[in-house]
Amino acid sequence: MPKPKLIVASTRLPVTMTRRGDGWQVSESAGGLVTALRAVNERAPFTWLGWPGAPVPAAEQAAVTKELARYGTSPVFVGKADMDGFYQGFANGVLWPLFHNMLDRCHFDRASWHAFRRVNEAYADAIADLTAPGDMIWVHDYQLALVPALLRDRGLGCPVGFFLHIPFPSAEAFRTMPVAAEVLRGLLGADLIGFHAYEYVSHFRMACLRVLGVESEPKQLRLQSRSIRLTVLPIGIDPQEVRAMTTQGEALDEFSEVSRTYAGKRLIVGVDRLDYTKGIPQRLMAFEELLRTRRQWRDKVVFVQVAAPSRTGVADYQALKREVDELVGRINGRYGTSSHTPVVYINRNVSRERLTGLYRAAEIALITPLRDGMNLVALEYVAARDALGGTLILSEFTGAAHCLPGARLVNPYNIERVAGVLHEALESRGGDAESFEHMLHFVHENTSTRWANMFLDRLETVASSDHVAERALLSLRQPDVAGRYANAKHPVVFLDYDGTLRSYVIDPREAVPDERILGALRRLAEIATVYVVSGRDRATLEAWLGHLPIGLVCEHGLSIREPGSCDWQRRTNATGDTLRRLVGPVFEDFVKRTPGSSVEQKDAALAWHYRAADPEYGVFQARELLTRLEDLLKRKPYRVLRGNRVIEVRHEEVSKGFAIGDVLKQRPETDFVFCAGDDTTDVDMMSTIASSFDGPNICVWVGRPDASAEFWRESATALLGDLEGLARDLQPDRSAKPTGLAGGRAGRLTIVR
Ligand code: GDG
Repeated sequence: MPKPKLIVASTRLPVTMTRRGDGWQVSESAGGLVTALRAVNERAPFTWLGWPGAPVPAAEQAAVTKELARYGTSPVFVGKADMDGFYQGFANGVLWPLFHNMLDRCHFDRASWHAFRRVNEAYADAIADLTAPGDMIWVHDYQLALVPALLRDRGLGCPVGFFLHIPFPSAEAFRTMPVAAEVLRGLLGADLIGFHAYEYVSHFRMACLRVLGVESEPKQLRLQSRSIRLTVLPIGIDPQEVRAMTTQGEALDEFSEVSRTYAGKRLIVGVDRLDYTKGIPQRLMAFEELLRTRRQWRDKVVFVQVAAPSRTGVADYQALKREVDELVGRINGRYGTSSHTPVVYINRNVSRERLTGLYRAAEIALITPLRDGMNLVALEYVAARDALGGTLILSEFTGAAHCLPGARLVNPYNIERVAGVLHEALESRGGDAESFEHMLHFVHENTSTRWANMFLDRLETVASSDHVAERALLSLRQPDVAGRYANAKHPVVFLDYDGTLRSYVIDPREAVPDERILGALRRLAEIATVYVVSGRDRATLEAWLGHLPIGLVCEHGLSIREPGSCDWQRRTNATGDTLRRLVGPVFEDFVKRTPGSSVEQKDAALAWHYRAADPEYGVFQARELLTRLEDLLKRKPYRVLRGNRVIEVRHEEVSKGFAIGDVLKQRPETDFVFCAGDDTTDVDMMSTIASSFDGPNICVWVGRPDASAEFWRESATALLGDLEGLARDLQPDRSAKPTGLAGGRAGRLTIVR
């Protein structure tokens, strides 16, 4: 078996292919991620998957793939039009400004969104092709937001991690995007989602609640079928590499050139991509304000701003360039002299070594993005200055601000205050040594390698806490599995509905069975006795499945309709009367206090729904209600069930476990049971089979491995494949007689494979 590997997916590969004559040339690039993942190679071999940097004609794709494999990378081929829509159109035209809270810069159009989806699908396909059982997948950043769910759709059972490198915006901003729900659902396909700061987690949780109605805790978000862990893990840099760079040629040259040119002057540095999120105009205005209001610095301070060109083809970026050019001109025009230029503006790419030399020469770094996921420049400045110390003036709206308490935090929009802080920093020559020490300590502790390893450790923990190792992925092709039913004459199949036969949809009314589900159930019912065991009410089950020759169990086991019959039999005498007397007043009280909520009276249950209440307030009230119910129902024969924005109380005899226990008692000839479920109410079915059925059985948990079932399946779609497989591969021996119960269809199973 090949060794499990890690698959990393990001928009761009760490190498770029460029056309040279009639061939291709590969050049390696060294971004932050490349550094971070270098050491990861030691723990597991990994393949990096992404766009090679240019459209590659179909005829040349095989050769390019082969060439890229030499660098441990694998290409995702995307045509030019799709790449434009995906990258410029949706990723950078909508997600980038939106996630940085700049709504007026979002330009949404459907065509770009469709291209975005197609490219994410191409990534998911490429990942699925590479993946083998036991592998781990790590998807990077907002451009690939849909990939996690697309991987799940493709039935991959491997743990999927996602890291968001940019901020997550407030729910208010996020939900203005017309496809907000789709993007969230995409992300929720992951098992682990990492963010730079807790602030982003909290925004993300609120967006899940407000857009999808999904509740969560600070560290995890529970969907009905599985949990998603949320983690705060600010990225780092490689401080040793930066330190080593400071002693090398180009860095030393830059340092001495700058020190010589500006001898006797105080030096401030800013380094960014020329992006509207980085707050460069506001920063220049703050510097201008300093010169205007504190004349003493006019001929003594130089501000060097490096603005590396970025997304130069986009109108917003061209406008930003013009704005910055004008501001620089204005400041230098006003405050420059024949021997002194206050702003040195470098609008081109500067090598990393030169940047390091520049950091070393500047006693103050002015890093004031309007919004920034983390900001690596802040960390690089601290690492480069090292023992020299220095002052870092940092925007409070960066992820780095959450980790660098030694920095002087500013609101970049408050021009006067930034000017004031600059003045204070210039006054307190050399900065605060103790504050700098704190920052240096963080930068050396929180390295990029540690960041990557911690993310992967957490992803591994997610995988093992889900018992992946102990629970087997169901495969009916395995002889020991197929052997369990090979000779079965009277097989019985119990299937939960929502999340098991049909994947969850946000609005439960939309979970109508499609033709594929109906066909599978119909065919299966020809060779086995089939029951759908659901929490849904009688009317819904009848409307959706009533025409099939299968048994139905409604309201978590309250009533049963046997296969072929139209009558429902109530399983218990327990009525809702006592329950209504006991719990009714509490529910009514909560309805009054929670606008939008309502009470539903069921046959033997009472439910408080808060789907229509304010999502945040609803969750708060639900927690309080649960505490009240816990007190009220102590030592009483009732169970409280927390569903999707509903709290239900019902008699303990009403359980799926008891219901299928009754079925099995009435069918003593049953010699094989197949059972599949995916949520807490299905645990009762699995327990009943474990405790009261002696024969061979297969219990399957859908969505993830779970302690209550021996097998698991990745998704409802994957399970449906199994059910179809069963129905196709196994032939009923029609000579076997029905079991005697109305309409029972159990027959002998023979494997024809
Ligand atoms: C995203 C998030 C998050 C800059 N100018 C030049 C140059 N740089 C280098 C810097 C630094 C990198 O580019 C910029 O990193 P940032 O973190 O500041 O910003 P983004 O590129 O927007 O990165 C960000 C990051 O992802 C990681 O998660 O921190 O918040 O937006 O390394 O030194 N490099 C060279 N020439 C330049 O002129 N060679």
